[in-house]
Amino acid sequence: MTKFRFMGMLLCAFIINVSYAQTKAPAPFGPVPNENQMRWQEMGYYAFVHFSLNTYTDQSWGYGNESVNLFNPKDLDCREWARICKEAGMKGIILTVKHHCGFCLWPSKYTEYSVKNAPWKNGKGDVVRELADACKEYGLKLGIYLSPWDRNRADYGKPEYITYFRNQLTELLTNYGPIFEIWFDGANGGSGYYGGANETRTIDRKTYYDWANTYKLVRKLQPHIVIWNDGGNRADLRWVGTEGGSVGATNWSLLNATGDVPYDMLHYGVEDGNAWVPAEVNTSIRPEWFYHPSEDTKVKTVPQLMEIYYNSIGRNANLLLNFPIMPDGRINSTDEKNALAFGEAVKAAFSNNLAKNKPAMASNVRGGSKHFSAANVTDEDTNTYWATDDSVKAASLTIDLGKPTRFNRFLAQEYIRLGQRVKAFTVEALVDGSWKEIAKATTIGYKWILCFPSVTATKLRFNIKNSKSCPVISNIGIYDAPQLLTAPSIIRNQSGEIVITPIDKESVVYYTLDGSQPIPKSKKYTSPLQTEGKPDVRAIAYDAITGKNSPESDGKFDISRKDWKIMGITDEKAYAILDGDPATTWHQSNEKIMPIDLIIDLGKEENITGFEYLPDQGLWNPGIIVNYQFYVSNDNIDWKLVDEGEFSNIKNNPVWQIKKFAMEKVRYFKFRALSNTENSNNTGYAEVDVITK
Ligand code: FUL
Repeated sequence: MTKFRFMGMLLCAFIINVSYAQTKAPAPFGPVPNENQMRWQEMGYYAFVHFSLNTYTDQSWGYGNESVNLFNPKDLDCREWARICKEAGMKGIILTVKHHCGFCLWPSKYTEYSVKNAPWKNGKGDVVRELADACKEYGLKLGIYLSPWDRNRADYGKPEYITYFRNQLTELLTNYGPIFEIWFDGANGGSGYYGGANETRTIDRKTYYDWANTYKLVRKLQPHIVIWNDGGNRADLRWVGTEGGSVGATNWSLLNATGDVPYDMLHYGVEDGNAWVPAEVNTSIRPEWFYHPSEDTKVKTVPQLMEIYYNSIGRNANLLLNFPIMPDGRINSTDEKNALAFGEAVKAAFSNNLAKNKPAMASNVRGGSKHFSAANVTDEDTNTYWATDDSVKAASLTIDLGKPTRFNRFLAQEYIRLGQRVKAFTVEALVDGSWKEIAKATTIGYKWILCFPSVTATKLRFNIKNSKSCPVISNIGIYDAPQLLTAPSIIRNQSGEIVITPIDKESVVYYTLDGSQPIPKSKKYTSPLQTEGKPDVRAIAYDAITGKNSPESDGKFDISRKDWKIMGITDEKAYAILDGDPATTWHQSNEKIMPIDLIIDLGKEENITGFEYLPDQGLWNPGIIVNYQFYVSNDNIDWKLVDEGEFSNIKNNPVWQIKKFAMEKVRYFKFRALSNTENSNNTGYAEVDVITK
């Protein structure tokens, strides 16, 4: 054998080897999901149900001393909850079996504070059992929310409580069949009844629950479960840092396995994190988690829910949407109607994938192998994928739609079993023979959806600009989603002017001022409307081309704030708290220390029966008041205390806080901040108002 022949043979062997190596599947890159996380991720959308003694007391957080006798739903029907969730397209239900007040919805043998001592079904009822049966019947999975914080227990804060907590976990995880997810809420310690002690108890969040051993127990009893925990104790899923219904516009399914998780990490994930901890967006269909009759007109509308969908499922997260159960044990009919219509809207948007089975070409295909070809992204099989050679970290894939086709949504999925890789991508459309960029984003993960104005094109090009390792894409979808008209926003500024703004600037607004239903024959809104008294404004946005209109928005306003004066403050910016706009805020001087007062002169005597406070809606140091006192006066000298207490759960859910008291005829009020969520003196307000109704 000549030297050249030998070298030639070696070269051939090398080439064969290289191409063989290239057609092997890419190696996983970085952390990857385990089977439980994968199964969970594929669920996409499921329900939260908040039901407890709070349902009967109009509270957000029970104190732990509420009587078990309150729990007597006349018409409780878990089959109804399951039917609604199923019809809305959800895959499971997570029930608050024990909220912070400690009341148990199952007859736990470890406490007397449960349904077994309630009048409901003469103490023979078990809500967890009824829901487990209903879920089974409707093909839904069951999840459990068990609050670690227990404001009822005398032993909360002591080691004995951990035994109690684990005993309850054991009951729940052995007696009710498979549990897909367990939720360990992060609200921990604080004031409470604690068996009659009525005191404040603090615990060390990092050590008290000994999570490592609790997780071991959970996994032993339910090997297929996923654990949610928003604290520093890394579990399987992470909170996204807000209950408002969105995760970051960049969303890595990674965190570091140890260390604290500030807001940024929760909201955006950690690009180089060493643990797979995907995001779950939890939000309620109403402002609050538990049922409050005052929120019957504040149920999220289909466009609002669609926005949440795009900001959660469309951003590599799962969506956990809450239904507050009413005192009779039912889901409110508006909540049902909106949830079902939301399910229909999702179907309408995503039922027709215009990319399905369309020819696809890529700038690079791994080893030139069919196994990793571009066609795998249009076969609607998420187990097949397009991959490039290992050295390729930027690549394009073009889908030929065959004819001019209108679309406004783009969906991409990575094959995350091999890790989350893509860091930046763009989408282009071939319009009248030239390429036009229509959208761009950063991460993809399990699923990413982009919305853009409708475009009519013959081809679509997906450009991966940067990837941690060779991209691995399992699916691409192109859709023409029907337009959704969003209810316009209504505000009343301090001078009494009503300002109505449609979300879609092209739509026309019709309104009424007397609480009657607006229709396209009502008055057309053209400029701000001067009003006196207590107008009940209703408005719709209307699309003249399709003849469709948005859901109605409702702005019920109390007395005009025209003559109000903020006392003792020279900063003109303070009037942002009376301008009706939730987006503008004012903070007290940072030299003040608690208690910090806001004194307002109403201009004349008014009969007030309560007040409303909307905290700063910003993300950074909003200075949200937690404990407060409310005083009234007729001369700004002698003050009478008419209300005091806490705004429960205001940190996670900074919505309007409404407090009522017996009527007082007064000219001045003093809203005193006693503490805030940051344990500092920072005191902020978006809006403050009174109730005279
Ligand atoms: C929060 C709780 O404090 C709320 O009451 C609610 O249960 C929500 C889902 O989690 O942290």
